Amino acid sequence: MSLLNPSAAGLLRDARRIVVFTGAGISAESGVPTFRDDLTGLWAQFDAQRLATPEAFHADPDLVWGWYEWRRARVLHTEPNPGHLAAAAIEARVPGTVVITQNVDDLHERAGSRAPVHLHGSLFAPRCVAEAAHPAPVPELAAGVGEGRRIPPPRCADCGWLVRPGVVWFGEALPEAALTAAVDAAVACDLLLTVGTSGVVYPAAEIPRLAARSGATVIQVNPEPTPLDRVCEVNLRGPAAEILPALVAAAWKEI
Ligand code: BJW
Repeated sequence: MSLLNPSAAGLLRDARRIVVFTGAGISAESGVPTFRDDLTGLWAQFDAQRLATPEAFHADPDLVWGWYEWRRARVLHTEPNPGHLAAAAIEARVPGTVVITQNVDDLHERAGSRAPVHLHGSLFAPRCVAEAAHPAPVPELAAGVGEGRRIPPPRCADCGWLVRPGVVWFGEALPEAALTAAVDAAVACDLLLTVGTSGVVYPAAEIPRLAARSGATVIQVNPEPTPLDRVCEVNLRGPAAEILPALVAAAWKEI
């Protein structure tokens, strides 16, 4: 491996409390588009940042539900990549590791991470739009879901309101337990790896900054510069599916 900074492997090897903080970039090489990529195909006329809002759902529930069902179908047809596997390998090596993800896919779980903290919810946890305490069953995927179709959301079995995706939209509060767990882990860690996030969506983007302010070393894995560059001791430029496994291998001399 040609790590840009060989000290990164030593920092990883010596850390006792690690946070692996991930964004859409870690799933990119599994074939899940990043959030700020342009949408493709029939969805290309829409802007993800406009669809991921309560206002969009209220204005056109079939459109927004159909978009999330299309994304769920895509995720179901993907597999974890070596980046997800490397995150799980760090967790297996270092018991004090917490994986915190902004992603709504389940690729960390499928890679073997025990209990990733999902700051922005999940594609697999639909719930009532009126009553957050009413979870809804994950529906069968409708035929043709991959074709950019509008799909009417199901109705809540408890109160009859519409079911919505169990994700966190702009302007909504993050799940309290997840945010608390993330903040606690960031304050307590000695190393935070920030992987594949643009670092522009708050309060999640505060997590690496909080870790740095609390004395942790922050290492970033991203092919592009981000606003987090400034808080990172080491910036490893490249795709997560290459850099993370190489970093793990170098830390524990498996190559
Ligand atoms: C690779 C790669 C490879 C590519 N390998 N890397 C403070 C300042 C300014 C604004 C705010 C603020 N505080 C709050 C706000 C408002 C707002 C916000 O942050 N807006 C900004 C955009 C300006 N935040 C909110 O509204 C939040 N709520 C809130 O604050 O509520 C307050 C409240 C309190 C109490 C009561 C009520 C309200 C909620 C934010 C929710 C975000 N939700 C989304 C959608 C989730 C559902 C869905 O998926 O549809 O979460 S938005 C979207 O962005 C998604 C992502 O998780 C999130 C972060 O994106 P991410 O993961 O970083 O992806 P990208 O695409 O941006 O970047 C990918 C990166 O990967 C790039 O850097 C690439 O280079 C890299 N990459 N290939 C490694 N192979």
